[in-house]
Order: sequence, then structure tokens, then C-alpha cells
Amino acid sequence: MAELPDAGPTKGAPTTPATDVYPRKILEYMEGFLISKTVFTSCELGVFDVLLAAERPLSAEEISQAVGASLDGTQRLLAACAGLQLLNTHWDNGQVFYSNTEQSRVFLTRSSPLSLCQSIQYSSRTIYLCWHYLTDAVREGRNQYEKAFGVSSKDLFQALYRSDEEMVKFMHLMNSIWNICGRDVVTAFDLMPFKVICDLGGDFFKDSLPVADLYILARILHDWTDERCIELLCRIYKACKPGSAVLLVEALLNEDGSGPLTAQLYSLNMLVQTEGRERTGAQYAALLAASGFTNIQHRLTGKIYDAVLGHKET
Ligand code: ASE
Repeated sequence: MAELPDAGPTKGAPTTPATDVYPRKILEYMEGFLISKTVFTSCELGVFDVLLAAERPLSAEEISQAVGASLDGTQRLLAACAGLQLLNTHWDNGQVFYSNTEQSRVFLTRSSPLSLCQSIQYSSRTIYLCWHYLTDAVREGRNQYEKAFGVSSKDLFQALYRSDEEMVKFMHLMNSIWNICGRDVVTAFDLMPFKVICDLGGDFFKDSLPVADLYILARILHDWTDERCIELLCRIYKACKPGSAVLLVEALLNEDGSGPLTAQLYSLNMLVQTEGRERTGAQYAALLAASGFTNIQHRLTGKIYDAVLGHKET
């Protein structure tokens, strides 16, 4: 039972509990991971793919056979997916049949061009395991690869790309979110003046940089400390001609850190997974300014990722 808010001095009248004393939010948060795992497992088993291929509603028995899982387990999983509004139910002669919802068909089937299955797999197999050590990460102020995967975290990308398979999974993750947020980010500013555009990847701290009018750093700076960010931005500043620019693509925090919740949670994820953090527009502007860039602006998209543009003066 939650504590009642202090209503101040009561003039002898008995206090009546407020009807909203039920801690709905806390209960929802406490068990939020049950929802995540239900989605992870449904995708991993291929429930949505089986329903896509069938082109008609299927019974739990048909689905359990197609995905190679127990009937009882599958029945419970399908019921939970229906409760989450990820599956439609159809009743016929007292028997229930399931079909994909529009959103499940578009985002949860592997063959869809907008599939999030790769992101979900990365959440399930990597992020979820790192978050098991969130308490340690907060105490120690560092990432948790050593505990979660038994790999040294001295070199961040050696840990992030600890196997070829893991590197491919990570790249698929980055790509699948890009499919959903990319358009808004690249249209936030007029990029027409920039003829040669370089989307920076690879070992950008060491490799020589290609000549370009615009360098895109998408979800790069959030992996690194302020010092390393400035080191990288200074390298770009030195390599590029006057009139060039850098476009940062990041989940921007509000200036007072009050949100958005996704960016606040991603910042915790950067703690467990990287050496960086999510930052405000002003914090990115300070990093750009410290590296020589001027005329710095940011634009919010209202989706996960926003854009910051800085110029090298002509
Ligand atoms: C990185 C981006 C990500 C490094 C590790 C990462 C993402 C997940 N792990 O540059 C994508 C953003 N999603 C979250 C939950 O932070």
C-alpha cells in the first residue's frame, strides 16, 4: 500500500484514502521487462513471420508447430501478445485464431524493409545482458562488458565488436533504427549546399579522413568522453576546407536534462555499454566550438534522433 500524501492538518475529520493511491506507474515500471521479454521471445521464435507467411489467422497449435515450441508455452505467449495489441484475435466456434496487426506486420517481421527484428535481437542478446549490471555501472561509473561478456573493455570497439557476429548484429541495429529515423534527421537542415558528403565510420581516430564538404557523425559522439569527442572533431576540423560542416545525429537531452525519457534512458545505456553519454544541444555546441566550429545550430525532429550542424568558417 502506498503512503498517502501529507494532506496537512486535519480538523478532526477522518482522512479518507484518495482513490488514486494504487501505485499504477510503479507497478508498470517494476514489471516493464516482462513486456520487453515477451516481444523479444515472440520475435526470436518467429511468431510474426509464421503469421505473415500463412496469410490467414492461425490457431495456437498451428503456430506452436511452425515455430517448434510447446503448445502450452505458445498459447500463453500468444495471449500476452494479444494483450499487448501486437496480435489480433479471431474467434470461430469457440476456438481462437491469431493474425498480425498492421504494426507487427511492418515492424516485427524479418523480411519487412522496416523490420525492427535486428534491433530487438540486439536488445535481447546484448543490451539486456549489460543492463543486468546497471547497479554496478552506476556505482562504478563505467561500462559492464567484463562482467556481462567476459571481454576487456579497455578498447571500446574491441568490446563492442568482440566477434564478427557481434559486429554485424550491432551494424544491423544501427541500420534498422536509421530506416525509421533517418529521413527526419537528414531533412532537418538544408544539406543542398554540400556536394560531397561523408558518413563517418571505421577507425576515425586513426585513419586519414576523406575530403568532403559535410561529415556526418551519426551516434558517434555519444560513445565517447568530452576529451575524445574534441579530439575527433579537431581531426575533422583540420582535415576539411573552409565552408565545410559537420552534422551530428544524436538523441538530444533537454537543456535542463528533464527529458525526453528516451534520451535519459539511452544515456544510462551509454553508461553500461560505452564510454559516453547523451548530451544537450548546448553540450554538443560546446564540443564543436572547442574544436573550432562556428555558426552551430540544432534542430529537434520529435522522433528519437535530432541533428546539430556546425561550420568551418570560410
Ligand atoms: C551506440 C549506439 C547504441 C553504442 C551502443 C549502443 C545503441 C544501443 N547500443 O553508439 C542504439 C541506441 N539505443 C540505446 C538503447 O541506447
